[in-house]
Amino acid sequence: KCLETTLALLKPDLFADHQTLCNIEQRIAHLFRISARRKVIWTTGDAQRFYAEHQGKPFYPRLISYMTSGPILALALTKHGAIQEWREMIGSTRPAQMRIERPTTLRAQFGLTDTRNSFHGSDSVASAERELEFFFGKKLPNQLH
Ligand code: DAT
Ligand code: MG
Repeated sequence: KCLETTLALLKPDLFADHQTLCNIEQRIAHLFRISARRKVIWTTGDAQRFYAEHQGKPFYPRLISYMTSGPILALALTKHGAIQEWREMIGSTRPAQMRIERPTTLRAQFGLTDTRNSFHGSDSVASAERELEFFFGKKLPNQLH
């Protein structure tokens, strides 16, 4: 497995409860090196740029309003096989489906709806590079290793 850095997002609904947010970050820190960390509040333009690939889909307006409804915590997670491991730890897109199929995943435990699913994880090496640059600038991905 390659040493990788992936982008994790803790989405706005998680900021409703500070203790829950802290507990989740501790769980993550136990399994990954947190190489960079940044709390941001997105403008509509930020959300539209990040999720450009989904423009035109039925859920896109809901996704943009959700992601601009409060703060987001961006974490750069470094580990061998980090991209796949973080995607497995959060589970797939739909929390209700995860509560049936994979109840130990983070989306099963914290996700509210298909749109408000509490977490993001980069889906490939190329996505991770683009998304890390989006939050942390150009130099970061290579230096993180
Ligand atoms: P993922 O975040 O699991 O990689 P994605 O990239 O296909 O999923 O979509 C990005 C986000 O858009 C996803 O986290 C939540 C929202 N979304 C995707 N599909 C959806 C759907 N069918 N209904 C509602 N929201 C959806
Ligand atoms: Mg995706």
